[in-house]
Amino acid sequence: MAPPMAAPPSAFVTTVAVVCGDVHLGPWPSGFPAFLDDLAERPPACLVLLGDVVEYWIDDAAGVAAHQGLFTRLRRLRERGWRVVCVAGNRELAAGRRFAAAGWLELHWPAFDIATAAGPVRVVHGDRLCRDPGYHLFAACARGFWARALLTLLPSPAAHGIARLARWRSRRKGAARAKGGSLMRLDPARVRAAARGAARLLAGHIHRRLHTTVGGVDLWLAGDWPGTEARWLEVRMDGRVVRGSGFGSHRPGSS
Ligand SMILES: [Mn+2]
Repeated sequence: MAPPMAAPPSAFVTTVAVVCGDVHLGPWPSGFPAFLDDLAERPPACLVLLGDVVEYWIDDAAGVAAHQGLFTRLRRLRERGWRVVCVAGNRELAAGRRFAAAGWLELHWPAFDIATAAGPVRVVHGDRLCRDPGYHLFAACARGFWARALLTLLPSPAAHGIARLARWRSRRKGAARAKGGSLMRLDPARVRAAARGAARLLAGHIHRRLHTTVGGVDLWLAGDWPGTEARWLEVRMDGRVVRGSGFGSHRPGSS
């Protein structure tokens, strides 16, 4: 007699990575803390934060203090066997040693590859996939040595003030852009270049949740975290990508 069939593993057991984008943690309610609490109860995998986790980041003690809730939860995931990766977004241009040390996380840029049976599934923030020459020049300068050095020389309140002002200006610009249809800014040549050698590409930045093909590339946009909603993607062992559901949502978190 054939042995009884083992129950099929729940889909999450075959998940190699959970990918979240554009959480934009700040002084407002977010579903992200509750989501991380729920994740800690799941079988360990790799958590990939694809950038813009926080509204803005200055790599100093005040930055770490402002996000203790986030870092405590990321460290707990590490203790439970999770690997935690952050692909720096445009809000983490200044992220460095303190950011990585506070969350016990690996900081990657511009991409992180998740190994699957179908080949690497590549995660990028998404800012580099868009047509925006002015921004690319700004980002290149901001990532440079002199801009970082200048920020570390400023008194902490001044550095945080400048970052908040830049965010405020960018939000106004972003609102105007969103009306013009941000998907139109995706550049097929940039998408193809970013996905070279990968089975598919996962990105954020545009704050839309979408599965599409751009320049022949299978592209998944993770979406943002409006209010206390939770939006994430799960990458399975076989290379498939699915939208996450079923936990972490509708519970206002404390950070
Ligand atoms: Mn962004």
